Formats: sequence, C-alpha cells, structure tokens
Amino acid sequence: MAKEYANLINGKPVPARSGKMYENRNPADQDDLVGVFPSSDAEDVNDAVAAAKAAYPEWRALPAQARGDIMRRATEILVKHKEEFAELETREMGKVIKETRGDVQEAIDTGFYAFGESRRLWGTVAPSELPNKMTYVTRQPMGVWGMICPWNFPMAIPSWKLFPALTCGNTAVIKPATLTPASVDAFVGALHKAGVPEGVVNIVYGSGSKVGEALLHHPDVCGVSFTGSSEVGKRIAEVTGKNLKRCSLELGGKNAQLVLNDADLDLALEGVLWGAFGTTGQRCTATSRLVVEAGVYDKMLEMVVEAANKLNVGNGLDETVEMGPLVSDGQRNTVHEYVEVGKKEGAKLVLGGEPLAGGDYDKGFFYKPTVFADVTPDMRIAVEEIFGPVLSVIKVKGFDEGIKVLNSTRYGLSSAIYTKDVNRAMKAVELIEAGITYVNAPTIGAECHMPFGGVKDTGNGHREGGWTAYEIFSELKTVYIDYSGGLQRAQIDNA
Ligand code: UN1
Repeated sequence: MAKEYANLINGKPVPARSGKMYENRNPADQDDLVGVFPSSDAEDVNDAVAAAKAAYPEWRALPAQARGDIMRRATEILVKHKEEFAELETREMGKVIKETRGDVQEAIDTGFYAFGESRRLWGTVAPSELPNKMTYVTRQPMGVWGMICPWNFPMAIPSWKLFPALTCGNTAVIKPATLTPASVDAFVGALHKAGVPEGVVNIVYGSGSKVGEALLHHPDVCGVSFTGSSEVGKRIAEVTGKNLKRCSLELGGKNAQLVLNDADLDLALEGVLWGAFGTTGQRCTATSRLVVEAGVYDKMLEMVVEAANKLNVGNGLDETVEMGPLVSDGQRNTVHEYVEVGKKEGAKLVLGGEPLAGGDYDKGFFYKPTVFADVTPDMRIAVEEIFGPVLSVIKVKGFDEGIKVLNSTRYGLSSAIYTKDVNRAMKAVELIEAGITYVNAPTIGAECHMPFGGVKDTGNGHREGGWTAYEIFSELKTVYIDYSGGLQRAQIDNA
C-alpha cells in the first residue's frame, strides 16, 4: 500500500477539508505509486496560515543563532538520509540518481550555509550627523511567508526558500509542486526532527489554482516566494503588487551556450551535453540553444549529434542511465508540440524528435534526446522555453552576432561562452543579458552560496541563494540612539 499523506498544520497531519486526494506516480514507471496526497483548497490554506501566524512570535523571539542551530541539525539529518531521499526524488521526479544526490546535496549546502549566516545577519552602522547620537540598521523577520515550489528541484529549491526564511525568523506555509510532494514532506520532516517548533512550517498540498491562489491572496501572508513559469510569476507579481506584499520570483529561461571558433570543442561538447540533456532539459538553467561560430559549426553539430545519440535513456534509479523521463505526460506532450513547431518553422531535425517507445519505455514518459540544426534566432524553438531535452543549434558569423543572438529572447537567466580568448570572454560577461554567465562551463550548476536569478522576464530583481536570499526574507529597521540627554533636531540644529 502506498503511503497516504496529509497536510502538515501546526505540526500535525491534517487531511484536506474536502477529503479529496490525488496519486503521485513515478514518471519512469507508472506502476510505481509513490504516495497519495491531499488536494487542498483555500480553507486548508487558512488553517495553515493561522498556525504559522500563531507560531511566529515565539520563533522570531529566539536568537538567530538558536534558529541557525536547528538548521544545522536538520542538515545533519539530510546528510544521514541523503541516499534514501535521493531515491525518493528520482521515483517522483524522474531525474537520474546521480542528479538527485546532487539535489539533496544542494539542500545540505544551503542548510550549512544558513547555519553560518545565522551568526551574521548583517546590518550596518554609520556615524550620525549629530553628536552623542548613533545610527544603525538591523534586520528583522517579516511574518508568514508563502512558498510555491517547482517540481524540477524537489528538495533543493524548497530548501533555498525555507532555510533562509526560517533563519531570519519567519514562519511559512509551503506548497510543494503537485508532481513532487514527497520530497518536501521528507525535507520538512527533517526540520521538525531537528527541533523546528510546531506551526513554524506548514505544508499544504494541492494545485496552484487553489492552494497557490489562496496563499497569494491571504491577508496574513507577508510575502510570496515562487519558482516557476514567467506567466504565473506575472500573476503573482500583480496580486502581491496590488497588496503591497513582497514577492521573489525565479522564472523561465532560454539559456544559450556560445561556442567560438577558438574554443576547446571537446570541452564545449561535454558542457552542452550536460547542460541540454541533464535533468532531461528540465532546469530553468538548461542549455536550450547552442550558438556556434561558423568556422566550427559543422564540426560541433556533428559531435553533438553523435554524442547525444549515445545517451542512455531510462529509469533514473539505474546507475548507468544518463537521462531519465520527462516529469509527466503533459510535459512530454508540450515537448513534442514544440518539436512539431520546429519542423513547421523549417528547422532541420537531426536527432530524436519523438517519444521513446517499447518495453519499459511504455511505462513512463520517455523522449529521445532531440537536436534541431539550422535554427534561426526568430523561430519559436529559439525563443520560447521548452523545458525538455531539445537543443536548438544556431550558426552565427562571429562574436558580435553571437552576443546579439544570445540576448534575443525575453528571458535572461543563465548563459555560457566557450573560448580561449580572455578578452572576448570578459567582453561577453559584460554584454550578455543574464543573471548568470559561465566561462568555459555549462549553463547549469550554480553554487548555493552565490546569488541565483535572472534579468528580463526571468525575475523581478531578487536573488535566492547566497546572502541575497537573506535580504529577501528580512526587513530593515533603522535605529537612532540619542545619548545627548537633550532634543537634537536633525537638519536644523546642525545646519
Ligand atoms: C532551476 O532549474 O530552477 O544551476 C534551478 C543549476 C541548479 C539550480 C537550477 N543548481 O542548474
């Protein structure tokens, strides 16, 4: 029997008020039922927000270091259960076990980083313009945060949100992606075992249209952190904007790897294979476009097609498998629709372009690694996010055109340039419109202690990851202390 999950409200399992449930099945093997989860709605969100609100005063009153210590203990639990959690993630999300180990590791790194930051939570001190007076800035928690999570990093991304938010002294209601809820249950379980008090973190399972919308509109939610599509992100910005609430958005990408004539092509090949087909192309940072200078275009294309064709696609629990399934049938259909669009637009399909069928493939949502050649920068497959194992290869005349093509989408998350010319590498760093640029490394693989996010339609200026996450989840308080014993009027007595 598959495990039946309940929402977690005030530390207790609570079924959805509607009593409705849904099944979570393995995308590599639909016979494998991972669990049955509640389909919640607004009433459940109200209960969870009330619990988070009630837990807030006590949690915010703890010294930050004490909160950080709980984060450390939770992280040690993740270390202990890394293999078990990685297997669970692969079962519900499909990406290969090596990558889900990396996903849990990213949560571990983020947790230990939070432990460190809990002893800093920097403010600044400045001299006052008046004598016998000082002024400084300190950080304060904000209240109840709503967190809406994606399915592609089932544990890492919830950890990017929860670790810093909790360390700053906030409480939270988290909505896992409907496709990957068990990983959030495992993660929050570790937080509770480590000593996070009841009500500080609450989980409400269910759809974006019900649970997400309710969180978004709830008057007691002080901010919403969301990772997902730009379309939904705009909706979240609209509602939170209207209500003067903070929102942190990490949205779509159409990331490109630029390969110049002088590049180490073997290195560029390894980079694009990992960037385009790792996580079955389902990363916001995935390499979706390979932009190649004319002198090495034919060679690079030939190398990519040959290597991508050899990728071992299958169930991610098998250590020898290099690429897992798409996360759902819906996602596979979207990918296939884009392939049809690409063909109609006149791009040359040189590899893949169809689902993998027969034998065990019929149990899941497998798709062939797909490569389009002779893509032009205005085609839809060159500008729209596909979120699947589809690579569009574009030929450019030189560096300037390459940069122009890189910048010709509405997104701006990650980017990469392969060259041995340090001058052009530095110029690319200056000119590429993206939140992240890699030199001689693929577009995926950001490190947890560095700011993560993008420009243009990829976000709204916030950066989760690193110190900048702590800026998102805290409010500044400016303090003036006058120890003169008299009234000192700024801008008047000292003018
Ligand atoms: C995402 O796809 O939303 O940089 C996050 C990377 C990972 C995070 C990706 N560390 O590819």
